[in-house]
Amino acid sequence: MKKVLTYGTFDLFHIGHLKILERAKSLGDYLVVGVSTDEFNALKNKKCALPYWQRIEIVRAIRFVDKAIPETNWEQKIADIKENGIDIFVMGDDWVGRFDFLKPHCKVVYLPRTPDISSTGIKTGLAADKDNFSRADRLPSPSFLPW
Ligand code: C2G
Repeated sequence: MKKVLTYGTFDLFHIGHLKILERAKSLGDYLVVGVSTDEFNALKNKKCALPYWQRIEIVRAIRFVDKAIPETNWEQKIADIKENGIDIFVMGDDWVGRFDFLKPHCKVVYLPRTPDISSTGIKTGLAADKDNFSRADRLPSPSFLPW
């Protein structure tokens, strides 16, 4: 059995998250996913819309995922690789090179990110819509319109 490992925040789960998990699983038979805890995200200066318990429950429900574990620090990856008998470590290529130190322990693969989608983009996009909508709400309705 070939075992694969990846990590992420997986906030506001979207198609980019799904595709990396699908592609990671396709490289082996068993996929372990480390989900960043809220405390670890604070260390990454990453603010999440959803709390850890929701993010890991969603990841656990993804059919490509066989096991989900908490990611609490930067240093746990080698231990996770050993404890889970990992053969391949996978991350999106926004991380290219950052985890090459794992190469003595397993194969390291960086996969192309899915373009034009991110949790941050979803959040800022909604905020922009909200502003536009509220601005439209405030505009007086043009009285010359027949409706
Ligand atoms: N991803 C992707 N395409 C996107 C967005 C994300 O392929 N459009 C990938 C990222 O490259 C990453 C995974 O999805 O491999 C999870 O992304 P995030 O939830 O943003 O994870 P991140 O905050 O980068 O945490 O120790 C590693 C860190 O925990 C990674």
